[in-house]
Amino acid sequence: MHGKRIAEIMERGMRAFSEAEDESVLLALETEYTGRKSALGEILKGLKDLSPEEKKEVGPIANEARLALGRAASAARTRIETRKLAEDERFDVTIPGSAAPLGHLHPITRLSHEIEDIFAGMGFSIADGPEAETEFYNFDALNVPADHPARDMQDTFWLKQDGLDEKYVLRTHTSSVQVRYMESHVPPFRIVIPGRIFRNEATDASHEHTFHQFECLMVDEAGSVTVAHFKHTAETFFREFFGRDVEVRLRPSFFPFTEPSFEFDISCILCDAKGCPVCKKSGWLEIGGAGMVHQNVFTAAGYEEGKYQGFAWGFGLTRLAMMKYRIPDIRLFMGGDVRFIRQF
Ligand code: FA5
Repeated sequence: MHGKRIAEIMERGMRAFSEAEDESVLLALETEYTGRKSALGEILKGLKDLSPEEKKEVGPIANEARLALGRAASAARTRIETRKLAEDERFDVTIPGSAAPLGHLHPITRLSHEIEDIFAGMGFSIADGPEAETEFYNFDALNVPADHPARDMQDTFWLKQDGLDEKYVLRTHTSSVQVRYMESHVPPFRIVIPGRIFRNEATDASHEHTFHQFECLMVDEAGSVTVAHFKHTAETFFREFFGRDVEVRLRPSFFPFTEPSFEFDISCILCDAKGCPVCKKSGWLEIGGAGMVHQNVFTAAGYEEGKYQGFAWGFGLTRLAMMKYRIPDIRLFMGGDVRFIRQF
């Protein structure tokens, strides 16, 4: 008898839950079908008074009905709430969206691209090399043997050797890419190598420990590339880069990997050559080193001695950025202050 009654309750209840359209109806149905005082609740409560045989028969059916009605009630609740949400959310496609914050390129990266474009216009290609470099490419291949005093010209960050055969450094100049490139290329070629470099030195308004250089290397048969090519290329570059004529001066200098060697200065644009902390009151800013590639560098690259000739330079890209944007302190570029970076 109980079995039939339970089946009836189930059937009615399941239908009622599936048709419920709002929260108040649902609450009433829950009281009616699953509440403690519902017909099914009464049957469940009365189970204890039944004979063991009846209990065995009715118990599982009643419990199953309770669970099924409970599931139907929660399915109905989900359905009602989902529909309500969809109705409440009026989506106005005409409201302007909030713009996602957009980043932009770091000024050094932008200048690097600009420089690459100027050189591409002069027929140069772009080359690249690793920042963690072997002692060989950073020093030995550039005619700077281990015991040579010239090693001290650049204060070096040495990396832990940790079982490696070769010693590694954080490259101290982009010249480290010269022999790497020459090992796999035969002249004639002209390349420019922009990159980040590292020096273990104290910082001030014009000196950083981490900064950017760009190397320029042009090589051809002996006799065909001269200092005049270097000077012309450099002057053309500076005219394009600054959009006006800049005064340049070459001073005799020494680099183990070039012979002869020069120091390359430009008139300080920050103070119109009057003298400021950046140019150390001289009116000139040292921008780079340059020279004719030393034959020992060609031999380190596997070239036949005397067969080729070329010029190389390494210019301080960060120093040029200071000039171009009139930034009085080099440390701002890598300082990580986004208020500075956002201005570009
Ligand atoms: C060199 O690094 C040579 N490799 C340049 C070179 C290349 C010479 C090819 C000949 C042939 P130097 O240490 O002078 O040279 O550095 C070159 C330029 O990097 C400097 O003129 C300067 O503009 C910039 N520079 C050097 N040290 C710093 C520093 N601490 N902070 C910012 N810029 C620097």
